[in-house]
Amino acid sequence: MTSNSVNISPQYLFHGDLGYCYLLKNAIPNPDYFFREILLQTPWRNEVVVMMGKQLTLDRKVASYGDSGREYHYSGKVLTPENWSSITGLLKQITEQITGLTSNFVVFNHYANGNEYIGWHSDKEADHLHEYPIISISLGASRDFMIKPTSNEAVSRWKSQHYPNRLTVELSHGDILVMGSDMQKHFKHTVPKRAHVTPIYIEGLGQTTTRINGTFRMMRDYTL
Ligand SMILES: O=C(O)CCC(=O)C(=O)O
Repeated sequence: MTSNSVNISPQYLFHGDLGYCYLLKNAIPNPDYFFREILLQTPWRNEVVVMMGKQLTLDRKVASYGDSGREYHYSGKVLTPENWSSITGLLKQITEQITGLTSNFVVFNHYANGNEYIGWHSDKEADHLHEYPIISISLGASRDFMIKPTSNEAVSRWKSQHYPNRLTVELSHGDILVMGSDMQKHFKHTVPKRAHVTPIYIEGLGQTTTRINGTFRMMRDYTL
């Protein structure tokens, strides 16, 4: 982290030449405000995935915001971002202040309940400038986030260092998770389905099982 960063102690899930991942608990100030405004202002669309050659519409919803000229191509689709709004611009600014990192694009995920999930994947598409870590923020209900090694190197290294096959960490309202260096090359991550999600009370909205995730990324400029 650079000298811009706010003083919250990072909890490292792992760190080394395979990449790193750390958690900043309760890092985002006034998370109820961000949850409410992003929930209500975002033009959510159902996520579409291609599985065994067939298009499948998921219940999980997505949206993106970013600098002009940026696009995100994944799973045979392209996500063209909205221009930064005042709320998403403010959240970007706050995550950058807290982590000392920069981004130019955010992908939001909306998980209404424990049936909604994101499968095992890594964020290693060519659109990313991989030297920039991904800053992942969580708002709303808590959900498990899992990581597993997938490259031969990572699998054998984790085995020899007696790491568990999978790491699970609970991501809660206001948390920031940072994934950096070669992590996307060696590991996959998921937010799996859960039979039970504990509702959270959000000021101005009431109880909800909804979780919003935002992954702030640095994307290539295709206009250059
Ligand atoms: O919801 C999360 O915490 C993870 C989201 C994610 O992996 C992604 O958007 O690529």
